[in-house]
Amino acid sequence: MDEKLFTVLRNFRLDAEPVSCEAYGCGHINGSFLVVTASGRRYILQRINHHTFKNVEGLMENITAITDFLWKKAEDPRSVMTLVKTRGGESYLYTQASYWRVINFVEGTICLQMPETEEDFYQSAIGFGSFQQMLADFPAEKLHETIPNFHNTPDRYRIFLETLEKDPMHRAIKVQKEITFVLERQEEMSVLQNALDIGELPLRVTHNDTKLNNVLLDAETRKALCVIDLDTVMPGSSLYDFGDAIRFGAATAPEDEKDISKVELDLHLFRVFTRGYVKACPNLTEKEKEYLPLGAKTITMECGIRFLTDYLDGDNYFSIDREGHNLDRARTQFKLVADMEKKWDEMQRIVKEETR
Ligand code: GN1
Ligand code: MG
Repeated sequence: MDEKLFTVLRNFRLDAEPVSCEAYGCGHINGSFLVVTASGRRYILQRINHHTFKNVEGLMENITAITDFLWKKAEDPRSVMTLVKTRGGESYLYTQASYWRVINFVEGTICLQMPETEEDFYQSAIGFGSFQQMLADFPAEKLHETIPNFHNTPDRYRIFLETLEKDPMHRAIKVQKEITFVLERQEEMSVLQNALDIGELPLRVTHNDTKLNNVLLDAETRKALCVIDLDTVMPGSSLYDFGDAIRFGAATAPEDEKDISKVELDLHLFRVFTRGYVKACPNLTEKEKEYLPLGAKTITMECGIRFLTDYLDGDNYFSIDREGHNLDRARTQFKLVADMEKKWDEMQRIVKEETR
């Protein structure tokens, strides 16, 4: 085991000596490690990416406040992500030029990259929908904005255009088709943000990163158990959460599939998620329900723009495993948007049927 990590771990109140610590999971931003102690207990150690999250103290204050709040409502202790304090009683540690935190590993759970059955996906909708519903009376003004303008799509366009203008890696020439695709949809992609700005859509406390792999399912019952990755919990729109879950979980291929002919929106999964989300979060307004399809399209497009921007910028934000990885990711998102456009009438119909 890496001695450095061992030194970091010694600063946390683990139940026993750590005996192993291995890289874990597939997040793009933070580094995660699975830790086992001498007693056999497991933990997750994370290095918080402080280039992405510039205010780590604020971020950890958010997580502490949210998990404390959820704890009061929780029936099952495994259902709330639990931070392990440092020996000094803090929620994180700064050492070796990095920020670190430790969370309890939730035993007996599964974390999926793709739904294995439609019930899995339904359960993720219940998980994220209930999360939203449980936080409906959380005092949003207490939260720090951990990444300002995180799902502000017009602002993502602005950054994209700035990066395109600079074209630091001279890659724009290779992605003319993708650039045109993005620009052609600029106006429509600001509709949600405008609706939020004028109060047509309510500002809520949202998760903002509702990929299927951010909800743990109970391995035995296969029911939604615990929502994780709370770094981006901030004031936002329920449509961000709905949209991000659809773009990731209702696609027929992984986010970085190279063969984009395999990428489509699975309308049945779209229906299944809509059903679960609306059921678990009954306080959605009529406007929010009406905009569900646009939420899916906007967040998919936005994610594609973020991947393409990072590709143009030289892959500084999302971690990559191969050359062109971010471009492959951008392409799957644009293909998914194009497929949603083809299936637009059906998406509208499904939402009407599932929300009436
Ligand atoms: C990042 O690190 P991870 O995989 O949980 C990103 C999300 C993107 C996602 C794309 C803070 O999440 O917004 O949708 O990658 N998180 C941040 O897979 O930017
Ligand atoms: Mg994650």
